[in-house]
Amino acid sequence: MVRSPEKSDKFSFGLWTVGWTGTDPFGVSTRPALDPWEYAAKLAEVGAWGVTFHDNDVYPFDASDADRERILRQFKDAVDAAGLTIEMVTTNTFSHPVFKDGGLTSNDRAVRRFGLRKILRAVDLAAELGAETFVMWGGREGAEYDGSKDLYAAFDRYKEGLDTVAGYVKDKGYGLRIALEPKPNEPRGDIFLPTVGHALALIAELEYGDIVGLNPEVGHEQMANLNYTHQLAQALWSGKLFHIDLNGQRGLKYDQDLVFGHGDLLSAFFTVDLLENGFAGNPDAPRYVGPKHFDYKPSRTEHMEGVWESAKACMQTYLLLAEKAKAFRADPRVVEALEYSGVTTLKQPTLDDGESLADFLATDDGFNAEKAAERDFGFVRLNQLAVEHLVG
Ligand code: GLT
Ligand code: MN
Ligand code: MN
Repeated sequence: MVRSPEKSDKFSFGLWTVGWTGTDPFGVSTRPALDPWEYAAKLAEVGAWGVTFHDNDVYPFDASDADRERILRQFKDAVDAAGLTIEMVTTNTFSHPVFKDGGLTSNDRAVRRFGLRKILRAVDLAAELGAETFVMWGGREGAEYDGSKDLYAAFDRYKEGLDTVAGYVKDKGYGLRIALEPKPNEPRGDIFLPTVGHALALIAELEYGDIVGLNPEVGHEQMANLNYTHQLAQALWSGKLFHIDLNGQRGLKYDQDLVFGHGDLLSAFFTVDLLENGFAGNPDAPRYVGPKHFDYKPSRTEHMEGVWESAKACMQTYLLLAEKAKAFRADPRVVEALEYSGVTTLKQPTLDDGESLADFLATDDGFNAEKAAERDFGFVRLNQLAVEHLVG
């Protein structure tokens, strides 16, 4: 048995995750919706440290200012009473029909101006509640038909929107960082910023990109047939891994949002290994120290009890994998296999310190391609050791 989750694990959940009532394109709710404050106590009880939400997970899209204040106060009181931390806040610019063609990149300028105001208001709220991260998932920023967008202008408008939000955060002196969440498709046929790499490329073009990073989700990268651990690694390498969305996905299909580990378990193992142990052989490399945030959907086959069981399952899977990953790294056979595989030598620069290109080109290393090609890397043995630790 693995230990119970503790506050120091920094496990957090979106209100929209445990709060999902089971509606999908083919069916109505299978569970009742609780009030936002009812989720807080229960999340704390199952061992969560934090909670996150969209503006409209807490108060309705059309709430009056008075209602908004009242509902937020009631929610905040419940969060405080439960001892939870609000670590991230985000905006819903995808549910209301007004956002059917996007918030920041809609062809309708009036909608873009409305969307931007809605986002800025949520930024104020995030700062007021002491959140550290402001996620931006542009689920409706995209298209179904290639001719329906001026694609050049779409990137200009995305940049304009992000720079406006980031500039506002800076102007106000808020201690917030913005985390973009890529996704290749669903709900749009094609979403802009489909992967971590695309988001990194856009961030590099921003004026205020220093406070803009990433919130990669397991399933979203896997829907693009990508390796989630590699995406986390490149985001870390770029100094841009601001937040994570952990869940499970089984192959190239609709966004399943399964419990963490209920998709590709071996991939989840190496994800947790990276998060817990850092880069093998590179102890000085950047580490992710933020919340372990779960963005999953309790299957619509489950009653309320199953909602809480599935939340516990996300945390338990993480803790089990963390234990296994520690044992894997401590195993002398793994240490030896890493040496054999050359994993620990990759950090050595290819050129000597101070070696000029002229010297380099003039130097004969006595390299023999045929001899070097004979080398065995032993990657299969290394991976089997991981499997042994995982299921042994
Ligand atoms: C939506 C989406 C998630 C995002 C949320 C943040 S909303 O549920 O499916 O992946 O993280 O906007
Ligand atoms: Mn998802
Ligand atoms: Mn997500």
